[in-house]
Amino acid sequence: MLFSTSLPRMASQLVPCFHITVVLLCFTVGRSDISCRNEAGEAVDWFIIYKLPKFRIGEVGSGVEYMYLDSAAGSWKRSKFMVNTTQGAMANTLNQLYKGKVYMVRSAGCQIHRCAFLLAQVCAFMHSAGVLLFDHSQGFWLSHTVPHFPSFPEQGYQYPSSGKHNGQTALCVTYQYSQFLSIAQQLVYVYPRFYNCSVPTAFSADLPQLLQLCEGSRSPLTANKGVKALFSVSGDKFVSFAKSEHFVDDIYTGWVAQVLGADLLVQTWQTQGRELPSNCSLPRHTMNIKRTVLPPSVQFESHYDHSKWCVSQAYEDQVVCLGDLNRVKTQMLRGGGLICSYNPVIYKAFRKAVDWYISC
Ligand SMILES: *[C@@H]1O[C@H](CO)[C@@H](O)[C@H](O)[C@H]1NC(C)=O
Ligand SMILES: *[C@@H]1O[C@H](CO)[C@@H](O)[C@H](O)[C@H]1NC(C)=O
Ligand SMILES: *[C@H]1O[C@H](CO)[C@@H](O)[C@H](O)[C@H]1NC(C)=O
Repeated sequence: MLFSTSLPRMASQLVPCFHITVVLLCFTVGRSDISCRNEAGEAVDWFIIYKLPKFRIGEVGSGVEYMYLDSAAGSWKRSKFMVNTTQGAMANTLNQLYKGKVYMVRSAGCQIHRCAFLLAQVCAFMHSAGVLLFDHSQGFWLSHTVPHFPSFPEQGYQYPSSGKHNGQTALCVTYQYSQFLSIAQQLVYVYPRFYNCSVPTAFSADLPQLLQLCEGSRSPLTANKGVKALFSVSGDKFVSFAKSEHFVDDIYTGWVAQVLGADLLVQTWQTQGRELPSNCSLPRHTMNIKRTVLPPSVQFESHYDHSKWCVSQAYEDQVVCLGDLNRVKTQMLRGGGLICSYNPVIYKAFRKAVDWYISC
């Protein structure tokens, strides 16, 4: 149930479906290098993109400029590319999906006819999405907040106009094949609906959950949420929190802040009348960010920012999470998750981005 990208923001909120998870599993002969790719197209352990909103304080942008961060960059760098072109980290990464045939020729990645695709549409109140692309060696998990993205493999890289107006974030992490078992287990809680998929039998023994999700079902849950530590190819730890729709609570306050043992400053897309206020009832607090600032001094209000992330208030806790749930009442009823990192580069980038938040 995809809808016109020209719908106003309020209307789009009411449409009870959101978009796309794409999973592409690939056979490969020889060495694989399916990875997150940086602005120059080189393999990287992880990167983060912060797509700037069109309307900022004191300026109007194009809606396609973005900030880029990885461990080599060290801090936010304004990209010289636009997110809707086939240059830049996002397109470089997804082109491994779109240009599978090219990669086949180079024997570096997927053979398109031997790949399995899983594309999902998840019914919920907001858009959220992710892409998994991997073979028996390694691959990436790109989680992001862009509605109607990414496009079908046949269509090539396209950035939707529905993703231009608001701020958006994307986190890409490169994992070895073994980590995709944990990722599959986490996705069972989230329960994305794959609308275009086939899992080759070569993967079904290792990843039966993905096969089931691909077929539109899942085994009965033994818990309503789960935490798993994932390790990137370079050994950096990313902790995945995933909840099912049966855990009816605000993921930030009711769970993640308490488990991390950290007071969190939370940026999510909150809609008037449904937002959950800053909450200091439980031992660890969650406080809503209202204004963000990115270098050199790009400031924007939270209501123009569709991204979903949180950062520990205290530098000692040094944790930051990116996810797919907003602090609004309706999303307590939804499956979703967060990926958290203790990486100091990521922490500093996000902690410094907090311009104004509401204390309790
Ligand atoms: C990218 O988006 C901008 C702003 O909406 C637009 O002017 C430009 O034509 C777009 N470029 C492509 C390649 O779609
Ligand atoms: C704070 O959050 C917890 C967990 O979601 C909830 O039970 C509690 O009612 C909230 N407190 C307030 C004042 O909203
Ligand atoms: C879905 O994926 C299959 C390959 O698994 C492909 O052949 C088909 O064209 C895709 N469908 C759409 C609508 O893109």
